Amino acid sequence: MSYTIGLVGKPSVGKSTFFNAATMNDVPEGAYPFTTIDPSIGEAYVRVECAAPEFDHTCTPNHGYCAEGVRFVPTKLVDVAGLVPGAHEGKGLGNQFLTDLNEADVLIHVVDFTGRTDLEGEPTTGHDPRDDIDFLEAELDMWYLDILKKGIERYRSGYAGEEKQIEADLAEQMSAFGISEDELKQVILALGLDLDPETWDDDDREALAREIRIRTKPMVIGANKADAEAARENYAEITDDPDYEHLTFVPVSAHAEKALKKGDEAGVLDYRPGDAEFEILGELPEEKRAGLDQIEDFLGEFGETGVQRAIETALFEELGAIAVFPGARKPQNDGSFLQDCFVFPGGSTAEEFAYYLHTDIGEGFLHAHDVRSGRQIGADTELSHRDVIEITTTN
Ligand SMILES: Nc1nc2c(ncn2[C@@H]2O[C@H](COP(=O)(O)OP(=O)(O)O)[C@@H](O)[C@H]2O)c(=O)[nH]1
Ligand SMILES: [Mg+2]
Repeated sequence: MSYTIGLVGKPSVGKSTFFNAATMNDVPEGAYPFTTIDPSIGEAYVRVECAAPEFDHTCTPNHGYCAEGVRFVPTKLVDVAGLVPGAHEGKGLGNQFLTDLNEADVLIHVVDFTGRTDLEGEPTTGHDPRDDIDFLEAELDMWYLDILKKGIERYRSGYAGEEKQIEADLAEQMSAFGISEDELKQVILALGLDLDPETWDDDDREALAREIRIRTKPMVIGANKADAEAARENYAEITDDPDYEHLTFVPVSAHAEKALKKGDEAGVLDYRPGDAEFEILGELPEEKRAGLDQIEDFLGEFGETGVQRAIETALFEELGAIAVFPGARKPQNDGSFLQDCFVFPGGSTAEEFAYYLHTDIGEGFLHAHDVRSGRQIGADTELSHRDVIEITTTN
């Protein structure tokens, strides 16, 4: 298991640019709507401070890479095309859109904060980015509502004689969202609703769909094109708007991240993704230099381009995931050390971690050690972010 992050947004907001910057894959992009026909799947990374230096050894990652003490741990990123009005009914690329959304554990809603693209992704001026946020939330809510209604139908068509439970039918209908019967029951009751769907009106059903959506599809707003002045003004205004307090915003310049990564790849500059600075190597033409000066100003103001931060906020803050290193104090005989770093749900116990590594390890779980302190920990001990854990099994 690993997490899937879905990049969503109307056309021309910079999804492909963000995706390419994060994965350095080459998918078509351009200032025209619908250039991304197929959803693109790629490997992006979350940064985790490597534990190896604490043990005076060098890590040998199996996946991703390590750059000067920072592990870049892979995570799946999907460029989800097809957000158009009516996408929840399968309009446009709606069906593919919904399939991709289903698979995403968390979303990054890429929004053009300059206000220079309208709802269809066509050039305009003065568009309010809040409309885009409302539009996506409404589209998601309608999709959830459709599924909720099917769950209610399922409940109604159940045999009258049998003990019927609405939360069971809803959990079944919403299995793709990974919400349990217990959680559903809690949500229904928390909204002050009865456990009998026949007592719900339209508003109740909508409120319920929205609440389930918020819980099962957490979201970060990637406030993109923040390199433009107009975007900064909108950013200041919207992050100050109490109606949008429920959302997490990350200012992003996908453009800047891509330029820096390309420069690094070409050997023109030295840049580690997500860093606050970069170094220019050698001479550059005046025009390139000017572009980099602008990026430097942006980094000075925002601390980073925001691509890495949006991804990490999605996994570590919105989903509450943690990264844990399975390992020992010393390298193995072949020199390998801290080869793995896994990202999984926060609150997981040592035993759950063992199962996560392998069923055999879970089944044979005897005890675990916190490698840093050397202390033995029990099966029920909850792990923390960046723990280094050694597991002892019976086999
Ligand atoms: N100023 C600025 N323009 C950007 C940024 N990211 C993307 N763009 C531009 O926005 C347009 C649409 O980008 P694209 O990635 O194709 O958007 P998509 O349709 O959402 O996949 C292109 O002209 C990009 O160069 C950014 O961070 N800043
Ligand atoms: Mg695109």
